[in-house]
Amino acid sequence: MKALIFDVDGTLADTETAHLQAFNAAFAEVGLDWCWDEALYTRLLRVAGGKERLMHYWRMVDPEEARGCKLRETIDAVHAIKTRHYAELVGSGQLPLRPGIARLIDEAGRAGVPIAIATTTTPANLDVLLRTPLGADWRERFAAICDAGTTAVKKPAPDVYLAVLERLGLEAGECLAIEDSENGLRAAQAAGIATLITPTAYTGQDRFDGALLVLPHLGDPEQPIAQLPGADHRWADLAALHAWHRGTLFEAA
Ligand code: XBP
Ligand code: MG
Repeated sequence: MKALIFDVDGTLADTETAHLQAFNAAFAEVGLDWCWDEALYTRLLRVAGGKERLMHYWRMVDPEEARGCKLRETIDAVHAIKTRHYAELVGSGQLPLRPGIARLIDEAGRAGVPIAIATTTTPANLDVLLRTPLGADWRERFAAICDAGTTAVKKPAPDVYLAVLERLGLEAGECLAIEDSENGLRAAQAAGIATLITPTAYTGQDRFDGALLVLPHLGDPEQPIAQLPGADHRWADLAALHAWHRGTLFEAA
């Protein structure tokens, strides 16, 4: 295992409630009478990417109107407003990283293990989320950052992971992906990358067949994990990730 590749939404931080609130604020701002609740949004998350999600919903509730020639421009405009609302909600720095993320990023930095980002989210969302917990120079910590601006096709297509591998100059078998969703798992798997899953409330019902391991979160000394296969600690440190990636901890467990 020569590099770690992190998904963003749901993996680095539990962002989807902020995304949901930002969508609803955008709908209100443009005078749409749409209001998504958590149950509906959980289903809509099956469609990766905010613009794709909007288009899917529009086609579902008003297929006639969604056939209009200005569909794409309208989606882009509503999504830009949503992105502004997301920045206002998240940019204040109130949304913490999930347990173990900051620790693992620091550990990888000390060990010289490159880390990367493979996400379907809008590029601007990364800075508003990460500049508070990781510092204004957070980009310098990542050897590769691939997002919605990198590839045309979003997860579950493997494109964003393939772009990361190319930028890292590594083979799929030399990397470990950390994801929270079935779409993310399918994207990483299709690129040939072993994947550790840490679901959220939004993705807990997803199917994770073929994942290397599913954990509630990465854990920390302050937030230990009750059941960790074969590891010395009650949190996922770099040594445990290396061993899971090799398959040796499963043999020992
Ligand atoms: C999660 C997503 C994202 C966000 C919304 O992707 O599907 O699209 O829900 O972000 P990942 P945008 O976990 O791969 O980051 O509205 O900017 O698309
Ligand atoms: Mg995700």
